[in-house]
Formats: sequence, structure tokens, C-alpha cells
Amino acid sequence: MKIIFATNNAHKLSEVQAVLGDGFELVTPRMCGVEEDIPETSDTLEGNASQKSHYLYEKTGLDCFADDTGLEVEALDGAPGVHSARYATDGHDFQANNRLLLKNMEGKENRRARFRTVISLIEGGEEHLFEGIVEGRIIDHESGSEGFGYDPLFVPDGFDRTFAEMTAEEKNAVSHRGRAVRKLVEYLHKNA
Ligand code: ITT
Repeated sequence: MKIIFATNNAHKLSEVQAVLGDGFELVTPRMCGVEEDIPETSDTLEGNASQKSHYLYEKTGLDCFADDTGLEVEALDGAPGVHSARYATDGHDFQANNRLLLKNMEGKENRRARFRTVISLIEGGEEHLFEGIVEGRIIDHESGSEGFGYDPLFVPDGFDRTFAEMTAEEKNAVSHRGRAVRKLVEYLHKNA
């Protein structure tokens, strides 16, 4: 089954393809002739995921889905949250974001945080939402080189390694995105 995934993030694409398996072929916006950046102007993850999937559906008329993810840190009142991509700068500067997070966490005793992913699927013109959450903590230095984004700073509950110290398979087994995508797959299989 072919399905469009509204992302320009190559890391996300490979994580999602790994969970979906061989039965699904992911198509990117570029492969459908959508070259421009898809707007994300909402102040919630749900709103952004929905905005991205609707944008692509209106352009292509094909079934598609989008995910929006945020890192929600308790001691920072849920920041960076929906602003995770542009926490430190206007662009997707992972290193600058991690440096700013470390700075803002200096001296904080409460290190609790969670990643939350919301997927919006548009299938036959109808929208369905799926959520995935992983709880964990923010450590005080970067560790590991796998994954992307805030992975070097986040240790999921039940582990003593960051996401950036795990294989893609290990991360997907417990991650926010892995959980949300497994719900999506279950829905797609049921309705195939
Ligand atoms: P698209 O909108 O093109 O899909 P994006 O990188 O903007 O890609 P999001 O808005 O969903 O993706 O994610 C916001 C930021 O959150 C992202 O730039 C990363 O810094 C961070 N992030 C998302 N998923 C992550 C993950 O699995 N591990 C670590 N950081 C992640």
C-alpha cells in the first residue's frame, strides 16, 4: 500500500518506514511534486499535524499522514513543546536547541520530560488522530550520536542510555513515534 507521509525530515522517514514494514511504501511530498515547506502555524501538536496532512491532501487528493512531535519538559512548564524545532533559532538547528535546553535546565532538580507525537491521517477524506508518548528524563550532557534532535539528552524510563545511544530498532520499540505509528498501522490493517 502506498501512502504519503508529510515530512521533510529524513530521520523521521526512516524511523516510520521501519515500523510500517514492507507492506507500506512511503511517498514523500517531493515525490508528489510538493516542493514548498508545508505550513505549521498552530500552537498545538494536534493542530500542526492536522494542518500538514490537510495541506497535502488538498494538493494531491491522496491518502496521507503527518506527524508533529514535541519534547515537553516538566521543569520548563512543558517547553519547548510545540516549538521544539525552533527552540533556539529560526531553523532546525539541533545542536543550538540542545545547548539551549542544557542551559535552561542548569540547576533544575526535576529532570522529568516526555516526547509526544501526534499523527494525523487523512483517509478517504476523513481525519483520524493517533498519539504516542514516552516518559523519561533530561540528562546534564549530550551522550550518543544515533537518532536526531534532542535524542542525545533524553533517557527513556527503564533505561540508562539516551535515545542517541540506542539502535533505531531499540528506539522505535519504546519511542513516542514508534508507539503512534503502531496505532496507525493497526488502524490501517483493520480498515484495509
Ligand atoms: P517535519 O515537520 O518536516 O516532519 P520537523 O523536524 O519539523 O519535521 P517536528 O516538527 O515533528 O519535525 O519536530 C520538532 C522537533 O522536535 C524536531 O526538529 C526535533 O528537534 C525534535 N524531535 C522530533 N522528534 C524527535 C525524536 O524522535 N527525537 C529527538 N528529537 C525529536
